[in-house]
Amino acid sequence: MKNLLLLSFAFICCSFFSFGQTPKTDSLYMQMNYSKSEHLIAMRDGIKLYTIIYTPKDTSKKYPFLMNRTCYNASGNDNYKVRTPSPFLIQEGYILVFQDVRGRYMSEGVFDNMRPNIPGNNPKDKKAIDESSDTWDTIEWLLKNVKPNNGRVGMFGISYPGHYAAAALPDAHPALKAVSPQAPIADFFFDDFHHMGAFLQSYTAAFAVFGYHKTTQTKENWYAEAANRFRKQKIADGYDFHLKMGPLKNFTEEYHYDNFFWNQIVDHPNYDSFWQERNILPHLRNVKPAVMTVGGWFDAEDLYGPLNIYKSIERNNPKTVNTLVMGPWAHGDWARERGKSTHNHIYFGDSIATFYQKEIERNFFGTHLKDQTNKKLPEAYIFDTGSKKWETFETWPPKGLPSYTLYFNSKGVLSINKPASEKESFEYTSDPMKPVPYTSQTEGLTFTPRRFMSDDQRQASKRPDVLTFESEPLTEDMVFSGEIMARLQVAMTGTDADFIIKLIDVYPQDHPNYDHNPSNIIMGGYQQLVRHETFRGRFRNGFDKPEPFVPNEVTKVEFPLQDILHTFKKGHRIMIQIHSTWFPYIDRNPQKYVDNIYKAEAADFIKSTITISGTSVIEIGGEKTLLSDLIFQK
Ligand code: PG9
Repeated sequence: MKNLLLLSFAFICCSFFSFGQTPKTDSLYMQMNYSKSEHLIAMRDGIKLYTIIYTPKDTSKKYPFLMNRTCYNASGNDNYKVRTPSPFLIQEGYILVFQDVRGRYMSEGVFDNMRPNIPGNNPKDKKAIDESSDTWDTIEWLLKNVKPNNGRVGMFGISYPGHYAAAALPDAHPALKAVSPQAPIADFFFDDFHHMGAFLQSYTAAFAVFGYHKTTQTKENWYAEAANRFRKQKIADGYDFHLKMGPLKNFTEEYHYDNFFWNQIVDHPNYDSFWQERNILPHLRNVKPAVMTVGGWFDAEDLYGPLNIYKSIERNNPKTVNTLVMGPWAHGDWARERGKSTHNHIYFGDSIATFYQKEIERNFFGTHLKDQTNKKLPEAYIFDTGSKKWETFETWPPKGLPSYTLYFNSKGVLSINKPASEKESFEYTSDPMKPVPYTSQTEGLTFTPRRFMSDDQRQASKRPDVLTFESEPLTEDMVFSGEIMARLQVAMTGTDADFIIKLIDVYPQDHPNYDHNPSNIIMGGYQQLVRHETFRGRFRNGFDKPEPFVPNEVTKVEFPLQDILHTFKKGHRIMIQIHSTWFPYIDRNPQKYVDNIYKAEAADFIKSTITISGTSVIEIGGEKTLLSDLIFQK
């Protein structure tokens, strides 16, 4: 009898939730403590949005709402896209709300990718519809129809749902008190599908998700056969597959000819009004709710979004509670506790996701939705990916930390804060038929390259089409923090080129292997990718103004890399790599200027000899770089 009791107690505990894991909303704990209801909520223009509500059964208290608006099927499984709240939030007690956004799954209306924000919010204006107005109307309905509630609403979401959380901020409903955009999309020309004008080709599989209007109200028809035309292939090596596919136009002809989102990308190769009006950043003014933006340093999909949503709010709303959390995570990994927190081959510590959920996220919502003012969050809660410790700062980028300039010397020597004595130039021949692989591992038909952002670069540094510069072993720890700028002087025999810059942490030869090292890779001499950026050179004078290069004419090309916080430890070396292909993560630049690379022919792809002048530099840290002007479209 005693064993039976123990066994049933253990079963109940396990089905509660394992802390840190994303619980299933149908878990025993949820069934015991929450009751579920489903609604079609009418917006100001009459369109009804499908909404699921989990209400705590204990009606003796008044709870706040916690809402997640999603394009990934609110009634679907609790994958991180729908993102049920952490077990710590569920245990605290909230009225949980999950809603299909307009035109998705069980909601009525027509879907629009990154629906442009319309300034203002007049509930009587049935034409001015955007994500902010749909959120406003939903909140109005919740406050009136779901009782008891304490009159306050919070929002959260990861990735596209993170965008919907950010899109609720302009002219927000007064009851919206706390918003956490997590890995939010800010602008599809800089998030997910593009990096500084170059196209993320290995992402091609993602088009199935948004490229087809739903045919009926049921999710079964949602993935039309067309949507799976590309995804269903069994591809072992994405590099070979994409190379054999040839120019991007072949993808249009063979797979995506009826995909409206793919055709939007093909028809708008430059940063024109189509993309500019979908950029949420200029609308983040008059932000009243408290905001906690969350991102992962190794997020291959949305790193631009969290960093620049935080910076835009900080710049336009200096009095708003505005927090940034950046951890050692790939896309959405803070929602999934795996115990040993690793990214690809690198081990960062134990239960980092649980620490975030328990000490940071629970505290943010508790403070602003339940008056649990147990402790004030710092402005920036940032994980140092080199020292592997959390740091807190009054602002981001941090003030008072050193900035550095890296110089390129002969024999591949990288000097720090010491200009190169001789002003020589460095050249390589870039061949789009033999592009530099973006990963040392074979990635199949990858939906998103999740592992490469801390990957080993030893295979690249051996290539003749990769310029590699490496410092002497450091005599002391060096903290690289904040924004990075590449200021290049280049020349080429072709008339267009991409520039990939990589900042790399080179481990000493005697570095021990990690205990938890699933791939048993040798860590001595490991060349860890810390930060990368790809810049499509045609956009050097503006992303809406592509220009060819004049062959053999020295030309300035300057662009920002995303922020970092990384301590390069004593005994390690700092490495910079420069090259012009990175495949199939980035589509190949023909290197002969054509108006639209998505329509380039095979014959347009040519070899080009590229020269990087010794006067080029990489600047790390510092107060302000082109990045802010780029973001604010100065
Ligand atoms: N931002 C991610 C994504 C966008 C578009 C297509 C596929 C993925 C995300 O929502 O996960």
